[in-house]
Amino acid sequence: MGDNLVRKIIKNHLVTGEMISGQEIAIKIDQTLTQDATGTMAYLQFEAMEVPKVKTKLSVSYVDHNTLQTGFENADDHLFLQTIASKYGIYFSRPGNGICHQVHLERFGKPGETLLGSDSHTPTGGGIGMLAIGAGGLDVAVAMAGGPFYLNMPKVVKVELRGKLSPWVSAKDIILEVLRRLSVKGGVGKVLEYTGSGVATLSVPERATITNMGAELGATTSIFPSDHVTKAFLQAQNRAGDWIELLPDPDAEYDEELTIDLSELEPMVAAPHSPDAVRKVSEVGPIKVNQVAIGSCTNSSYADLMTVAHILKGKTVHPEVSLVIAPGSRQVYEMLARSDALADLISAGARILESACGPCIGMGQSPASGSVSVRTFNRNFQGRSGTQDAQIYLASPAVAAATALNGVLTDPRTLGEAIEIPMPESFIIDDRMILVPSKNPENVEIRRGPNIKPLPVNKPLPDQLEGEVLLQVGDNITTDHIMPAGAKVLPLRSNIPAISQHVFASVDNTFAARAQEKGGGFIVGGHNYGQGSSREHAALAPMYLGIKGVIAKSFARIHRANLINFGILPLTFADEEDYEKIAQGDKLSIIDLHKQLTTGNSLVVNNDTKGTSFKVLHNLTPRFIDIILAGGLLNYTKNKA
Ligand code: MIC
Ligand code: SF4
Repeated sequence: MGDNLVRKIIKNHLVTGEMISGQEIAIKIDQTLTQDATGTMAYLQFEAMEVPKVKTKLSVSYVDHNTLQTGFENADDHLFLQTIASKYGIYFSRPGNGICHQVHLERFGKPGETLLGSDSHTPTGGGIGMLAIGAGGLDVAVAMAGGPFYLNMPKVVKVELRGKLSPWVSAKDIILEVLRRLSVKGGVGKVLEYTGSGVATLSVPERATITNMGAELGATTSIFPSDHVTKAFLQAQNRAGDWIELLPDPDAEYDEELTIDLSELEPMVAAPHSPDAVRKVSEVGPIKVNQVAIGSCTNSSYADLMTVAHILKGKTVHPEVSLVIAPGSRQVYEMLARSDALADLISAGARILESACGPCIGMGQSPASGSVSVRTFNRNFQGRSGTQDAQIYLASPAVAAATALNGVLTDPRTLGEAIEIPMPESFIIDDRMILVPSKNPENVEIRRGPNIKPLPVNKPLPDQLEGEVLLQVGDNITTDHIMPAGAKVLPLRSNIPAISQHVFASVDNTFAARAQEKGGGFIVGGHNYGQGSSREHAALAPMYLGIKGVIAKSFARIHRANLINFGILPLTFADEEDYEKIAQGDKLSIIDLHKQLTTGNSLVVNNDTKGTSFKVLHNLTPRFIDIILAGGLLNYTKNKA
């Protein structure tokens, strides 16, 4: 049997385990990336490991999330990140240089290598043929210290692309179609590997749009082959030497298959409030739109923004629409500026932002109350924009630009002849905003602002757990529910005591106070608990509030790993009907915990309020059990040393 692409890369990087789907494996990590909102914690954790220099082939620290400096906090964090990067051998991409995933694709991504990033959209690198995986900051810190990354061997899904996209239909519509078919939990435990004749019709940035938003499937990652299109992109980035050909074997086998005929796709949107609520633009119809936002790591490429500029050229944004544009990287921004495209955007009335995540993470540009915003981003979870009752639709740049002109959701096929933006033969290369680490690290002083508080560490797991069900929630709870982001809360990312006061604030704003008053307790959840971002704050802050365990119907991959890393038990109901038999406020207890954990997969939980008991599963490997017993990965690593 021939190997698919995923197996080939894993085989080349396998440290322990067998490549049997569902079994634990560990792989060597070649490159890491962090961003500022997860980076401060990741580097504090790395520092605690007392390794003098990163052991990866390449590690890059980006500043792209917390760029709105409404107080000293974010600026202090930037200085911390810059100095600690210089000291430990890490490249530092300065604020304004662009969104981590976009810049990494342009300047650092390498086919066939592994990339671990403390951001859930790290799979963007799959567009260039990398095995690129998102993880919590602590896992990335371990990888920087030379440790392998542990994961369950994923199932590999063959996504066969046939034919060619019709005019005005784009890569965004392909990934929206995949989301429509598979849902936000359809990718859990899987990697999507794209193949077929349609692959060659897609540029690297288009492929990256697809692998980027594959994160919304809950997939481990997504990947495209490295072919002549990849070669041309790397050549245009003046990195021809980084190219290798990487294709699946002709007789490669896959665990599952999916076929998409590109010629049958139409412009689509994801309707509020989930990336898988996908509908055709033509079906949704001309609903009134108040804001259009273009950018993010999903749709920020040169071709994306040139398409927008062409649509807007010589026209004016609708008087009732606010159009904001954040180019994904300084490279893209400069290329727009050196052509007439930036002038066309400005002249049409666009509000141009710096190259950063910006509105995608609620860092400014929150829409008006109850209004509709069409965005080229990847997530439309309720409240993420900063406005709880806003209705967010996700769409391609062409849909967004057409909508900005008309003031209503618009199918770009009504605009007439489509625009072809050829891939430039060479991009503008200027890496001066990427700082090289110091040659004299002993002379570098790490700058720590007053908002950077020491890392809280959990205690070893006691043999008996008792506590109240502090909150019971339904299916598909996102990490944006658990640990909100946005301009007000994000500056607290380096200060766990302060940020913990915002846990579950949009679901129940009495949660944090209640958790602290009761001395911690349990959370009960439905399916796909913790979907979305990689932010370990969604585990770290609940840990700080005393949360001991989460009992859910199922978990999202990264969040489950983060809970384990911070010593919180992730338990699933053996019988889902038991979810209904628990109520918020019930007192639960688990006795003989150590024995129960180490002698089988199931545990008995007593509901002391109702006088009943029920079974839960832990599904933890022996290594994870040891981590939980130690009170988290940091303690476990220290104990081992
Ligand atoms: C996101 O898109 O939700 C973020 C903000 O990039 C997060 C990381 C974070 O919360 O810092 C992610 O996707 O992992
Ligand atoms: Fe930034 Fe948004 Fe991409 Fe997250 S999804 S990395 S916030 S642009």
